[in-house]
Amino acid sequence: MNKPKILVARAIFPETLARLQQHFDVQANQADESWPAARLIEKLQGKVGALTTGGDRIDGAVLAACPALRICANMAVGYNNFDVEAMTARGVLATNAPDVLTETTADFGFALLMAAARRMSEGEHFLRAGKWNTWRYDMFAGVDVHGTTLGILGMGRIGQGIAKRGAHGFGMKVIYHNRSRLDAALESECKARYVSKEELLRGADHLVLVLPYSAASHHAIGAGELALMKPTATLINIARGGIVDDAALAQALREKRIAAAGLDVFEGEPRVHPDLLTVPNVVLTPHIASATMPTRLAMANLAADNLIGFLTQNKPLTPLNPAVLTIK
Ligand code: 8YV
Repeated sequence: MNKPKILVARAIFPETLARLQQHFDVQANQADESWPAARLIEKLQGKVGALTTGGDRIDGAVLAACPALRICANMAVGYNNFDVEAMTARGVLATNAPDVLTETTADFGFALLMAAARRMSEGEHFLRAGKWNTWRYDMFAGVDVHGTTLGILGMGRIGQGIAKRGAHGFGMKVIYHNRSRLDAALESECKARYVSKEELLRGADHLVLVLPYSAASHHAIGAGELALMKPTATLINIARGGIVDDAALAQALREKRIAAAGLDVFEGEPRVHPDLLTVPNVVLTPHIASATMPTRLAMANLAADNLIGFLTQNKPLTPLNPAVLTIK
């Protein structure tokens, strides 16, 4: 019997590919070419499944052009590259890769926070440029992390991971804002207090963004929000580009209206707003918060398991639109 045809849209671990090849006729992009939408559509012809990453946009136009498609399995917890409503309307299952990256991503969020607060990138650039020839009482003096107030916008699993690190490891007071309030048991586990968005902006010494991107969260942090923050505050974005107005942030950093920022995600990435590249008080990393080998392997395998589970037994592990499973 012919195996179902699937597409793996970006390079992945050879062992994950080998597992998929046991079940499917796989076309894989191991050359890791970057495909524009038209090319992706071309590659998806005749495919019933696709393993996608955050850069592969699956919207109404793609779905209309690829009628054989039944599932897209994202190798990411975020899925703003999917138009889930359009997928549901066409009976195409969407899956993401939650949980397996929670602790790794929370580690990275905390690392960015510390790097920004303690001016580690600035210090390193100074040293590498051969400028270190003396000691000064205020050389690269930053702001403290321990004992300060940690603010978290978006209190899902990764936000909770960051809260626990701050509260239990660094004696921080944790405040958070979220679409819905956590139950009392989770709040006490995270030692976190629910506040309004305004109170969060005004009260946080370090504000970490961990909310999903949507039309509602577009520019959730813009000039107005930055103006409410303390001049000594840091802002960390490990969520998605577009949640922060990068131009407004660059200006606030340049004018020292906040002390520093740590950014792993950008509007229009992999392009980075040119103004961010010229301000010194920002730590910039190329969307690598989930990037440890064990975690990336777990993410790839979860996406593969979703394809195998759904296409062989109608049992995906982490469906985003499970209504599709009952459509005959
Ligand atoms: C991915 C991420 O590396 O999981 C997410 O939502 O942002 C990252 O872990 C990226 O989206 C590529 O798929």
